[in-house]
Parts: sequence; C-alpha cells; structure tokens
Amino acid sequence: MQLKNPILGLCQQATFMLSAAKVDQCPDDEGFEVAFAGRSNAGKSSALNTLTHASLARTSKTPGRTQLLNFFQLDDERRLVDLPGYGYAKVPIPLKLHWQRHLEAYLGSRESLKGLILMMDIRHPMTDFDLLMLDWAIASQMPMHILLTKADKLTYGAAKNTLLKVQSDIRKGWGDAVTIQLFSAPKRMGLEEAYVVLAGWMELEDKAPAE
Ligand SMILES: Nc1nc2c(ncn2[C@@H]2O[C@H](COP(=O)(O)OP(=O)(O)OP(=O)(O)O)[C@@H](O)[C@H]2O)c(=O)[nH]1
Ligand SMILES: [Mg+2]
Repeated sequence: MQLKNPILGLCQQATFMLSAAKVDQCPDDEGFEVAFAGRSNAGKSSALNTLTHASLARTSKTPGRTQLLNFFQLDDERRLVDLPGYGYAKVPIPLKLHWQRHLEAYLGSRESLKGLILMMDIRHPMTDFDLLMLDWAIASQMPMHILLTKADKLTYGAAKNTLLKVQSDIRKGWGDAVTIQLFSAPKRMGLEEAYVVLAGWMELEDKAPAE
C-alpha cells in the first residue's frame, strides 16, 4: 500500500520548537498535539526520530535522558511532544517528583492533546507505570495507541506472540479503544501503521490524488 497521507510530508518537515520544564512554558494550547509517553528507555525519542526522518529528539543509552517536554512542529497547528520517561529508579526523588508533577499537569490540562502514543519495550511490556497511563487514558477518554518497541530484539514469531498476548490483556482490562502494534526504529518497522494513527488524530485525511 502506498501511503498518500499528508502526515508523511509533515513529519518529514518537522522542526524542533522548544523545550518546556513546566506547563506554562509550553506552546499556545491550540491545534493538534500528539504526545509520546512511556517508561524511561522505552524508545520514545527513537520512535519520534524514526517517524520524522530526523534526529530531532535526543536518544541515549542512559535512561532518564529526556528531562523536559520537547515540542516539535509539523505545521502551524500541529505538534509532536517527546515526554520525559517515567519510572527511572536512579533519578533523584526531588527531580522525579518535579517531572511527575509537570507531566501530570501537562496531561491533565492540555486541550490540544489529541492522543497519546505509549511506547513499551517489547521485552518488558505493561510495567506498573504503563498500567497507570492506560487507566488515565481511559478515565480521561484520551485516545491511546501503543508501540511495542525494539521488536527487532525478538524473532518475528516471538514478537507477534507478545503482541497478541499484550493486545488480549489490554482488551480484557481496558477495552478495545486502545490500539497496539509492533515497532522497530532501526528496522523502520511499523511506520505506516503509526502514521495512519497520527493522521487520524490530527485530522489529516488521506487525500486521493487529483484526477
Ligand atoms: N534495537 C533497538 N534499540 C532501540 C529501539 N528504540 C530505541 N532503542 C535504543 O534504546 C535506547 C533508549 O532509546 P531512547 O529513544 O533514547 O529512549 P527514551 O524512551 O526516549 O528514553 P528517555 O528519554 O530516557 O526516557 C537507545 O540506546 C536506543 O538506541 C529499537 O526499536 N530497537
Ligand atoms: Mg527520550
């Protein structure tokens, strides 16, 4: 399938906008925003970079790298946000509380937030924090799509089995509004599926070519 969706072009022209340490430093709360959330080291920044064909977000072998909300602009009214990872044990407690407060303030107040992409390392899915995020998304009626990242670390069969298992657990616990897919940044696996979700949330219809 050839994706003609304009989301592709927009992602390719994504630019870094700003980093916010608190909610009042975020860009104006208008238009369409999609945030990338997940446990520290789950692959949020890598997924964002892969989807935007750029090295916009800083990735790291040291978990807890992304300490601010980083905004990337797609066009005048659309943005992607790289959120700080949660659950990294070695981050000092005051800093942890600081992030948690600001993350909660952001999630709880952001009108332009149209959906959350939740990254889970396929080898460690459904951490306690992931379950909290799922609870929060359902309670706030926030659309959520899960990327099982680092799928390249397993054989295709094992990755597929994990996908089916996690999908079934999510359906049982949270219903079928939450969608899920496999993803790998180095193999560029799962890009089209993710673009379709982003395009839907950002109200970018798949336009047929002009006759
Ligand atoms: N093999 C493989 N490695 C990945 C993949 N995605 C991320 N990684 C690696 O996992 C590590 C963490 O990736 P990041 O993208 O920085 O993770 P993050 O969730 O943004 O981490 P924080 O910002 O610290 O919360 C890096 O060493 C990445 O290269 C993937 O799909 N496959
Ligand atoms: Mg990061």
